[in-house]
Amino acid sequence: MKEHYNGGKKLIISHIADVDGLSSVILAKLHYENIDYCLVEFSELEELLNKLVKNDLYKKYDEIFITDISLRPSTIKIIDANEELKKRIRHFDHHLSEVDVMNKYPFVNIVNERNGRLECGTTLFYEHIEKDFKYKSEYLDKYLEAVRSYDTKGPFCGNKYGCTLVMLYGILGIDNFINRFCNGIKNGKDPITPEDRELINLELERRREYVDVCDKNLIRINLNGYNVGVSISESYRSIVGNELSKKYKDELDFILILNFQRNQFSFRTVRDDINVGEIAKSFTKEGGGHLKAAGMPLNSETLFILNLIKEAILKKEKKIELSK
Ligand SMILES: [Mn+2]
Repeated sequence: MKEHYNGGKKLIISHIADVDGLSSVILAKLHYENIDYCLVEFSELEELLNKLVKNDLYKKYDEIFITDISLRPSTIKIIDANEELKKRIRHFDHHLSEVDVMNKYPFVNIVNERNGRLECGTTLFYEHIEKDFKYKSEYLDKYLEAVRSYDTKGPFCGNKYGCTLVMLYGILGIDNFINRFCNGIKNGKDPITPEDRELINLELERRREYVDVCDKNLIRINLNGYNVGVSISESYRSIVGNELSKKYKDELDFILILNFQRNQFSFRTVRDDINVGEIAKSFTKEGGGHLKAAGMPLNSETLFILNLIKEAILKKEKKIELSK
């Protein structure tokens, strides 16, 4: 969790893990003069809301935006029970959950698709501020489309600029990324420099090597009847997951990436017969996502998967021993 409090009258809470989550914060920072912001994993939202409620901190805000984060039933309960909090919340999300049930709450706003176009957290939030947004430009349109395209269709979306943004997020880190693209959008000009391009090219090479290592170390487990490839890795989860799912699509139902730094599992698949969003949700109420990309935290409900991984490693070691 990353929190920035500057005494603003508005607060935006967004998803820490990707460019879509960061981009709502970038737009909000540009649109509102002084805005506080928190970046969280889905599983951290409740903790943050509890903190805001406990100290009456939320009362200093006239609006609290929650972008690119789906609300769990228990989180909805916290909000729904508090009239003062409820009227401050504005929610902009595109993750598929029980949309019909959820959207009955006036403060919940999930839009996955509109007029045949898949939406993302950033485009939904932008719609909200678009009328008075001061920094409209051709560059802004290109940026928004790049974020939307990558976030809804993944690394094979065909939007080169979207892929570049995701690479730069990995290179620059959160604060630099936010600052850089705040300036870019403000000036209506692409802020990516020739030096960045160099770094991106180096990073592309490194990424190819990284995916090769993940491939070599892929651990096969059977998880509730699914054939799963597990990668214990911390970078490029979408590329690792998608590349390996594509390579092993006849053998493996999906790729599960275990990231100990984020305490998080990510699911990726290229298969049309697998819905990893549903599968993630079946393990823990904190899991969820889309058809082909999903996530869940490492918690008491998902910890058993570590045992399956351990057994698979031991089995592999034994096989190597025997073949010596
Ligand atoms: Mn998103």
